[in-house]
Amino acid sequence: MSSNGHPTAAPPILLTIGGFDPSCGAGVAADLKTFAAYGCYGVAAITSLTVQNTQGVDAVHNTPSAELRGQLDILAKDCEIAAVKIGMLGNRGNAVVVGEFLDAHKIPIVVHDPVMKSSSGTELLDAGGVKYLATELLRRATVFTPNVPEAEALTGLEIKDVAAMEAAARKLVEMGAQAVIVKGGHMERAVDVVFDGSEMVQLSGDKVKSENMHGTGCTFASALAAQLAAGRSLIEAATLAKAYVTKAIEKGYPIGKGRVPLDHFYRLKIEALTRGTHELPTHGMHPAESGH
Ligand code: PXL
Repeated sequence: MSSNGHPTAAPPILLTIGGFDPSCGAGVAADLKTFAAYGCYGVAAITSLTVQNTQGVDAVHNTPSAELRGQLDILAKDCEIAAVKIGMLGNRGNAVVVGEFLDAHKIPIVVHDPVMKSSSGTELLDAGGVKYLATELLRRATVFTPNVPEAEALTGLEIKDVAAMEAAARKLVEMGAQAVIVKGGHMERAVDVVFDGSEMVQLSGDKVKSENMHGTGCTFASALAAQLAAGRSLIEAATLAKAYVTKAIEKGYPIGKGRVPLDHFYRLKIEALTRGTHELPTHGMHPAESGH
């Protein structure tokens, strides 16, 4: 019996803090789909309303900080949050609200994907926000998941190969992160580097058609949060999250004229029925009463 007397206990509740993309390829919509694909219940606090479709971002309207704080507080008062995934923050004011929230609530798992720019080049975090992230939010993360351009911006290192990705991961741990995954999806080989402060592991994945995809970073970090909430180790969680995102990229399909979202639910796809079999969902259904 759950705390409110309901007979069904809830699965882990995961919180995403990020921006809304109306085309639902990236941002909190991608996160919530990922959480659902992992059987978790997702809740969301919106840092920014973006105006975008698959072809690009037209405008960004950051949530006023007081309203972001209100969303976070009202959720924290009500639900026990197993893990938080942080994505687009928009500006310094909203980054500070998130820092204060993390200090107040001590959520056991904090996966921070330090989103700075959209793939079309729009700024998704202002310069003050980048600074606060490097000096304050970095050390509040259990795992920090920059891609190569983000790792370059935060460390000042130039990253051209896997050795430089490892150097950046070490530097980010020196700067305060507990663990770092530098994602190499932008590199020639799709190698991710995982560093927990002592062990450095390279995860190599198949390079799939990822150039034109939207939401790969959001999806990876959300899958990682779900796997960590399920109790897996960092390396195990990262390996499984990479496998999931790789398959979801492979199965992605275009919904508009531009970039392609992932298929977060590829595992649920039912194969075409063979030999004229018809499967009807019957659970929870009862034969209709005859007569009145
Ligand atoms: O993929 C980074 C990202 C995250 N969050 C939102 C975005 C984007 C990229 O466009 O729009 C809301």
